[in-house]
Amino acid sequence: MGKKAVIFGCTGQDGRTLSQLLLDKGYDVHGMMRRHSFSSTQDTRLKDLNGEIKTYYGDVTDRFTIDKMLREIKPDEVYNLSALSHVKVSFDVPNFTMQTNCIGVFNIMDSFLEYCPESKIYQASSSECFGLSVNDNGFQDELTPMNPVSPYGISKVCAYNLFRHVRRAFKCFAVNGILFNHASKWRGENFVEQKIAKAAVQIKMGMIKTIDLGNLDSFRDIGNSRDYVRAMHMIMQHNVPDDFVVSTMETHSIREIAELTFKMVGLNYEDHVVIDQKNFRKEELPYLKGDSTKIRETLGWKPEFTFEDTIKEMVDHWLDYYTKQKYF
Ligand code: F7E
Repeated sequence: MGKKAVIFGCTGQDGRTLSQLLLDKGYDVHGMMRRHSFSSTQDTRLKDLNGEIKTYYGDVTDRFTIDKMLREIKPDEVYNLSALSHVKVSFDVPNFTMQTNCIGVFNIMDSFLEYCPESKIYQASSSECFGLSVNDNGFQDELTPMNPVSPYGISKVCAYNLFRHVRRAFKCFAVNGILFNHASKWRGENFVEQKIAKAAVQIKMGMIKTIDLGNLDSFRDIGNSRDYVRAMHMIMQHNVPDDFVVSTMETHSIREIAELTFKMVGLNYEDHVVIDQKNFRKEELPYLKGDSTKIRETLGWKPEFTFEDTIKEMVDHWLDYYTKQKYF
């Protein structure tokens, strides 16, 4: 019989992509899903996995629903990908961010220690933990001090430290993947790369004329979700529990992303981008470039998709979507 995995946050971009990877590897995959009022869209990303992934209504702030899953399934591997994941929104709902990204992770860990402490558990940590810190060589790595600049970043540092503490105190296989930005056709539409890809296609098709953006001068290290969930799985198969940075080791400004995306549809971004203050953050993280030497050398991971491949994947998705007018 294949291994059993539980994914908290299975309906997000990475939840969907990891579910696919694990199903392809013969895992029995169980995912927790939050209920919201549009029943037709709550599991949109999982539609073509239906029947294969088993979903359960629950919430990481509801300990009872976590206990029920871990007690009954007794998984071999637990992945926590649940989060309030939008940095700007975290400024608007800081309390909810802490409830979900800190207390929710404590709930999962407490339940894990009670019902399946011999199995393995993964935490989706983030490059937002680094905030303003950059090494002298221009990179962030596993030893870079964490100096977050948003409620989201602060919440992720808390969960990251919980996992390190549990690993030492309880000798558990509890690990962090410190993932830099990553996208795919499944990326949420309010993250900048996907927002630009969708708008560029809509402008090309004459549906709208402009896109409103904020800070074009921040830099991000952007990979592909398929490469990054592969890294998660490799981190979980390692013979010792450890933390790893996952990144492409390249960085691009938001301006470059806009320039490339619009170029892919034959347009000039300068003719269509409008700067709107509403898209700026109270405090910005200006520069991310991850040094992923450790995972490359220890586990042999390396990205298969380039930055250009990932932007093209999103552009092609929206071209296909609006050409066929189909809902994915
Ligand atoms: O912003 C700038 C914005 O919201 C990227 C999450 O997956 O990666 C992601 O967090 C940059 C920022 O992602 C707009 O100010 C300009 O500098 O796409 P984003 P993020 O904040 O980097 C990390 C690793 C995570 O863990 C998070 O969960 O783009 N920007 N104009 C804009 N950003 C947005 N969203 N919208 C704009 O109009």
